[in-house]
Order: sequence, then C-alpha cells, then structure tokens
Amino acid sequence: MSDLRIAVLGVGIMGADHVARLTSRISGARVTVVNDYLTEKADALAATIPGCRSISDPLDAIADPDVDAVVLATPGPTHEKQLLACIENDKPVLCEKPLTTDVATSLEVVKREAEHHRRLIQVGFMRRFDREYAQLKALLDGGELGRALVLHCAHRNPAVPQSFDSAMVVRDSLVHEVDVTRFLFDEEIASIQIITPSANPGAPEGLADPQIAIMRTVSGRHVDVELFVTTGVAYEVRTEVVAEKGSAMIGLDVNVIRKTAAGTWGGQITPGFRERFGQAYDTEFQRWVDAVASGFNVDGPGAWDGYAASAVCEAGVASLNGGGPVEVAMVARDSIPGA
Ligand code: ISE
Repeated sequence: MSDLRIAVLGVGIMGADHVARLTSRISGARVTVVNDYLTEKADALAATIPGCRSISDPLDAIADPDVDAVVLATPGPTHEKQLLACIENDKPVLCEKPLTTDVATSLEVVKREAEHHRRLIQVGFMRRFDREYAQLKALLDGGELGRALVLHCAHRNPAVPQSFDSAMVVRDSLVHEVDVTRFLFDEEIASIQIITPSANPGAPEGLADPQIAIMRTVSGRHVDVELFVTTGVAYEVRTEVVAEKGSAMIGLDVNVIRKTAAGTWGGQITPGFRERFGQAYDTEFQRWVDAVASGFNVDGPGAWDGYAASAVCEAGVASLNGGGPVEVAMVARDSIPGA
C-alpha cells in the first residue's frame, strides 16, 4: 500500500514535532502539505521535506487532492472551521486539543460528524497512549484492584508562556486530567470545583497558580488535581488511583538513579511534556496512521471525548470565577445518534 499523504496545519513547536515524527519515526505516512499562518515558516519547513509543499490557506490545504488525512496543530480558535472542512472533504483528522474553544461549537462538531455517518475525528489526548497510563488502565480493567474509588493527580509544569492566564490552567493543563479521569473511570464527570490557594510569588501577576481541582464523577467518585504551572523545577505528572483492594501510582519519573564520587545521589528531571510524553505521541500517531489506512479512521479519543472535555473545562472556568462547585452541563450521548 502506498503511504498516507498527510497535511500538517500549524507548524509551531508541536506541529513541527509532528512533522518530524511523521517524517522519521512513523511508518506508512508522509507529509505532503504543511501550512501555517506564518507562511515563511511553512515554506522553510516544506523545503526540507522531499515531496512536500506549503499551502498558505488552511482550507485549501485540507481540500488538496494530494492530501488523504490532516493533522491540526493550529490555535484552538481555528479548529471549528478546519474540522468542519475536514468533514466536508471526508478527510480523517487528528486534532490537537482542544476540539474547539467552547462547548456549543464542540457539540456542533460532534453533530456534524454524526450526520456524516463516518467517523473522521480523533482528538490528541496523547496520555491515553503513554505506556504507564495504558498499564494503569489495563490494571483497573483487569479487576485485580476492585472498583477504583479515588484519583489523586499532580500536574506541574516548570514554566508556561507569558500569555497563560488562570483559565488556561483549566483549559490547557487540567483538560488532560479531565480526559484521564474519563479514560480510567469510563464515566462522565458531573461537577467540578476549582480552589485557588495563595499564589506562588514567582507566578506572573494575576495568574492563579497553583490551583486545586476537585471533580466528582456521575457515580460519585472523587478526583483531586494539584495544578502548578510555574514551579521553576521540572515537568511532573503523577496519577494515583485508590481502589477497593489496593492502589496504583504512575508518573514517579524514576529513570536511572546514580550515586557519584562527589557524594550526590539521584537522577535527572524531565524538563517538559514533549520529553515526558514523546513515546505517547509516537504511539498515538502510529496507531492513528494505521487506523486511517485500514479505514477505521479513529483509534483513540474521538469528537465526543473532545466535547466532554470542553464541557468540564467550561464548568471549571465558571467555578474559578465564581468559587463553588459547578455542575457540568452536557447533552446525553444517545440524544445524538451516531455520536
Ligand atoms: C500544554 O498545552 C500541554 O498540553 C501539556 O501536556 C500540559 O502539561 C501543559 O500544562 C499545557 O500547557
């Protein structure tokens, strides 16, 4: 079979990473088109890849006959239009989170895909493809620990861009634990509260950091998440499940532990999410390419998962602004046939 021809839209840090992985580590695919609002950037990248062109209009890139499938690494506010164009052109798409930036447009995308009668959209919640998360999921599904009752998470970033505001801690960072909760517990989240303790003096003025998220699932299970995005130290993502017959933790980030003649003991910190989740991104992309090649198009979280995450984050931002727990407003999945 010939290689899948892929257009990568948005070639900032993540998009350029995806171009590199598709070009060098993923089999069965090649990048034929790149696009970015910074046209020179896309032109320069295209020039380094044999058989690749830069197309300046994202919708033209999606419709191009030399493109079988699309990767969206563009800014969130552009996703709705680009996802709808993928549906109109019947092209499978792997869309970096968020699906869209608000609940109404996310729901619209879910409906339009359902009306199309062919699943096309996968959302880039890459943690589901991380070896440790996959092992944790298998452990829970295997039943050895009994019913999972509580999830404790920590999500720490050494730093975030200057443009990061308090709501982005919810929409950009917590969104991963929202998806992890739904993935591990196989149920929707019913309510969320965001607590803002004393801010880190090192955080930019006005950024509520750290934040504590408390979520409750529909069946009443408890989830807490410490979000701290300006630690100045390392990238740390820890997840502990406490269940009826035991507990399990991932993300201790223990690689090689050394003792040195200088009298030191320890290992190396992980600097960022691209290093921590590099394997997860590679596995996600290989499985997506294989799924598209086999006609299934989606092998992982889909449009519904993107919509559910948007709904929880919207409630999270309302709690951040208002203080108390906020109920998550979602339509019932079976009210949209095919979703
Ligand atoms: C970033 O956008 C990501 O997706 C990372 O996985 C997350 O850890 C980080 O907090 C976000 O800003």
